[in-house]
Amino acid sequence: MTRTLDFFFFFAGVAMAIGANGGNAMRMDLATLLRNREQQQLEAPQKRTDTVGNPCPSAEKPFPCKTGNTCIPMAYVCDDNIDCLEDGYDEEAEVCTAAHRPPFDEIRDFLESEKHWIMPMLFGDKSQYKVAHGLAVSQTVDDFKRRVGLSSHEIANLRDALKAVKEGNEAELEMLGMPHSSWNEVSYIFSKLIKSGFTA
Ligand SMILES: [Ca+2]
Repeated sequence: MTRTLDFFFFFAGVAMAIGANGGNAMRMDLATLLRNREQQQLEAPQKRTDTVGNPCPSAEKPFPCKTGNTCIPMAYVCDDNIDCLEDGYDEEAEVCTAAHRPPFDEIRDFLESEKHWIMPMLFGDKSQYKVAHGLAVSQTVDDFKRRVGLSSHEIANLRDALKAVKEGNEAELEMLGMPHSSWNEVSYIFSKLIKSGFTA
């Protein structure tokens, strides 16, 4: 399951990048796809070795359905019509959550730059990969807590941090360990999460 989820959050990232930045971002994210695939193959070599390599190399139809060999255009993902006829993958809730979230790579880069305070304080020092994935696909904070395996204390801090961003309360985040210089970046990413329904 993780592997197919990795596919869609990546492609959701591509969709958003295309919308925001045009073709350059798409090329950049395709390079990221290849890196992600290498990591997926290392992490789950027992799964679906039949699709090593890009299953949907066509730029017109880059999104792979979960089963079969169907590829569909990004415009058909989360458009309220089932286009992956065998599995309905293009309209699954988690796919559509990811489609509205910051791209996985953007979240992971953010976690890396803030790791000294944000990982121990909000994310229990879980792996940045796991946390970024959880933030990209979890519909709610409770869903995220279960998926990543966080303690009630960590989740309480995360809820406080989300609330602080919502209220523009920079001092509250500094009490959680955020450096003063990080406010703009934290506010930017958390606001995107909140807007897509990931609320305290
Ligand atoms: Ca669709």
